[in-house]
Amino acid sequence: MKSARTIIGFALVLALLGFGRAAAQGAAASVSILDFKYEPATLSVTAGTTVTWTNNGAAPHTVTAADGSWDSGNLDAGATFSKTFDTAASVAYYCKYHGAATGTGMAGTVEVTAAQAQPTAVPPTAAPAPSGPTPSISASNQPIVNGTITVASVVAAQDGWIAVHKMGPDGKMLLTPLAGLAPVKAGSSSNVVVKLDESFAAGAMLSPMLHIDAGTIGTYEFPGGPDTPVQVDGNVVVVSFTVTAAAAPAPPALPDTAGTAAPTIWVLAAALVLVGLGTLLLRRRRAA
Ligand SMILES: [Cu+2]
Repeated sequence: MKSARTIIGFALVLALLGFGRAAAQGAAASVSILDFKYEPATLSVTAGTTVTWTNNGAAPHTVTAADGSWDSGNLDAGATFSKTFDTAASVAYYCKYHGAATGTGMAGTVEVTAAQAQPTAVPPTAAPAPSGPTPSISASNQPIVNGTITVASVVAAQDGWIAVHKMGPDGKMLLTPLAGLAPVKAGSSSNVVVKLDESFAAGAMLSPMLHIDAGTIGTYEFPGGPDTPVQVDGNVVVVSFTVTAAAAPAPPALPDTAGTAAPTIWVLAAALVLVGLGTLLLRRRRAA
């Protein structure tokens, strides 16, 4: 049951990331229907794989379960039929027109093996509910400065990662590749700087997400590893912000005129003081 929960957890995480459709479809495999055989006749897949048969022959054929549990119906030349195999089993099928359920004539087999079990050391994919502070993350719209962004604040229940996700062409968050990655310690952190692996134009959206650091500590292992997104009440801890235009460059150095004008003023001031003092001295002498 542990592996089943792991698979469900992984699917949940993918769904939260907007990859639900891809996760539901799982792996894909194909079989070519020829006159009068299936190619390959025996196909090996892992549970969850969707197999698509395509009639590349000239004659009509069918893909019919030997046990009668499912049937493609008539497949004319060029037609396709898909079926997802969720359970480990050896599934025999045949063509109603050119074979028999017993496996004689035009027949094939799909060998469905259990999905790869996770190593026992790996915790369930869905991060356990935190017992410490409630994880959170915040970041505001900002320019990219020296190839970095700054996450204003992070609260993590355990050591983990800030994985900066970027958006795909369809505007959905990409699971991978990341825009940038930085480790984050358990507890509260402020102004965590994350170096980006690529540049982004103003207007781009970035989504720093809190992940745990499990498995090999110090190595980001996700997807396909234990460094899953942290969840609070079933929601991943993520914040999205927009990249703003870079701040205006520093103003140029003061013009040369200012550089020469300043000493001139001081020379004039000094001259005035001297003249003033001289006048005072002259008046005192006359008065004496
Ligand atoms: Cu046939």
